[in-house]
Amino acid sequence: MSLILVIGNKTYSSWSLRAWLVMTRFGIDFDEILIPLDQADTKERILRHSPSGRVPCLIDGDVAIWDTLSIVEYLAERYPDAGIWPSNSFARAIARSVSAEMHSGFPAIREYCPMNLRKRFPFKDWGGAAAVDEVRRIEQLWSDCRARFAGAGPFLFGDFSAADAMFAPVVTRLDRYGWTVTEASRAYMDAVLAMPELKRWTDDAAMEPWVIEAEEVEPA
Ligand SMILES: N[C@@H](CCC(=O)N[C@@H](CS)C(=O)NCC(=O)O)C(=O)O
Repeated sequence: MSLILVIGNKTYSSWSLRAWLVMTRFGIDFDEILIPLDQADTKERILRHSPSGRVPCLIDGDVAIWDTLSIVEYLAERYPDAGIWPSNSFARAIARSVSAEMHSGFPAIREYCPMNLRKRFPFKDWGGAAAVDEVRRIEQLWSDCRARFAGAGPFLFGDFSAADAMFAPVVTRLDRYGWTVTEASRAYMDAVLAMPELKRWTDDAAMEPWVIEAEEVEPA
């Protein structure tokens, strides 16, 4: 039986994008159920699949696996040869560290620059000093991972890994909200933005009819 990934709107659901990108990039076969967020029946529809009431949720037969990092770890165990995490144990440990840091951190960027794949904004003071500090930290960890582990590859650990999927929505935010970044960060962001899988997700987002006003930093 094939895996099913339950996701939210492609325009806004940054957590859904992370899991979807891992599965798509690593060629894992799955069916997709998209539940539009912020509708009257959204919660009830998500709860039919996901006990947390949140997406993404991965269904494997009778089992539901929710929360992005658990999904990634489950996939890494189910497909041990896919290379979802780096093969070197030090690199893998750091990849998990930066992924966990993303999973639990960066609240200002998340609040003031919500992922919106249908819009671009000229830079303004999004989120003040807290957001500036977070962007500085993101750039520092990108540069550290790349200097230590990337070799000639374009991603954080050379080849694409789950850590890049964890940062893909951040890449779109820094890009679309007009943040000024270092040349090295820009090169990394361009590598992520050039991924055909991310382009496919973004093209799907462009076709979506739903607008969530609360996620729009300016009127839609
Ligand atoms: N910690 C969770 C966060 C998941 C999450 O917050 N997902 C949002 C969409 S991006 C959601 O399901 N919201 C429910 C709703 O809007 O009703 C994860 O890593 O998967």
